[in-house]
Amino acid sequence: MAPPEPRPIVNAWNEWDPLEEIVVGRADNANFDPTEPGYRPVIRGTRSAGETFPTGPKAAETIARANEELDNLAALLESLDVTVRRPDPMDFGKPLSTPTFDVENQYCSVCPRDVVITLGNQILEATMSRRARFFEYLPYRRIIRDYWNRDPRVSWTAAPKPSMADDMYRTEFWEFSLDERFARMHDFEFCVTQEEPVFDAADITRMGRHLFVQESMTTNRPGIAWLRRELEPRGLRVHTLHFPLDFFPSHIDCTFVPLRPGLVLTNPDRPLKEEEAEFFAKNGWEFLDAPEASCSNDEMPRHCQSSRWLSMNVLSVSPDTVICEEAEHDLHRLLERRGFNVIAVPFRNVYEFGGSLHCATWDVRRSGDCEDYFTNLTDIPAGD
Ligand code: ABU
Repeated sequence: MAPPEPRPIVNAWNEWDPLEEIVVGRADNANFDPTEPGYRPVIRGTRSAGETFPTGPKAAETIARANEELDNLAALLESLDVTVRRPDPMDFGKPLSTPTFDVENQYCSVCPRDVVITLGNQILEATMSRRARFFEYLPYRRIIRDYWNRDPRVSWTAAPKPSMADDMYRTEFWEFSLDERFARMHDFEFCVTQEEPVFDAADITRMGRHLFVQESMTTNRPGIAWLRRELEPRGLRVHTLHFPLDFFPSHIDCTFVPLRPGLVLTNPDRPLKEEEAEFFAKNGWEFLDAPEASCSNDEMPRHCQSSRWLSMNVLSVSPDTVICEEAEHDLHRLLERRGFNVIAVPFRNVYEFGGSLHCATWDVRRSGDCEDYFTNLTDIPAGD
């Protein structure tokens, strides 16, 4: 009998199978996020009211501190026999002037997770949703071309780029008070309109044949429809998720983080909509609430735009081993009680670049095949 074909060099069906190859971001040439119609960065902390958010390049020491932690993560993964690749340098200080928008500078290549995702043997580049991130796929293109050249089974798809013109954004979104936001949450209308398909890759989480996509500030309904039309003919199922108490939803990986078949780490401040939660329960999945993060939102780095829930932005290297930020002791204990090995690494200096361990990586290959972990589809919400 012929030996079984090795899996494609690009192969990842979920968030937990044993990790074999990964891309770890890099902070070189990072700039502050510019203010734009789809984004309003603010300085953190109660004492900073009225201060203007900086523009242009981040300080060399800030970049060096983040790079030290990113390099340390890369070295740790290599010590676990994982092949690690890094993005190419890019000048993020360059302003953009396109036929449909201008922006004063670009951002960084710390968070590949936001830009690109592996779905089985397919590499999918997201549309992105912010002007400063329009060209953020470029630092990964040499790596992508290499996979594509080396294995004819690798498929490479770039989602249609949106115009990012003014009318793609609802700028009044940023002016809503919290009460107004709460009242409007059932509409799930955020800063992007529903005209053009828009999604960031980090709004998708993979559980075998089933993909779950959060409707958010960075992913709209046409974006999810595009994913469904593109991926369902390939045998995947695309479901939409909603977290009605998250007033600024952006990227699902600080909200809903699958750890192994049947177990999702959930955010106690952002419960999943009830009907959608039932679908998981009916299929035997358990939700495990993350413990409080080790610091408050105000104690996060001053220029960080993410929430304290970066605490739960963990990277699984197998169904029983998880890399976590070193200060998150309560999370370590919770996961250890559930039978996980926890590897703790310092990552606080990466936070102001938009993410933690999951955001700062793009898993290219995990062993394992496409499994169906949801065989009871009877209670799936209508339209999904
Ligand atoms: N980039 C992930 C941020 C998610 C959050 O702030 O909760």
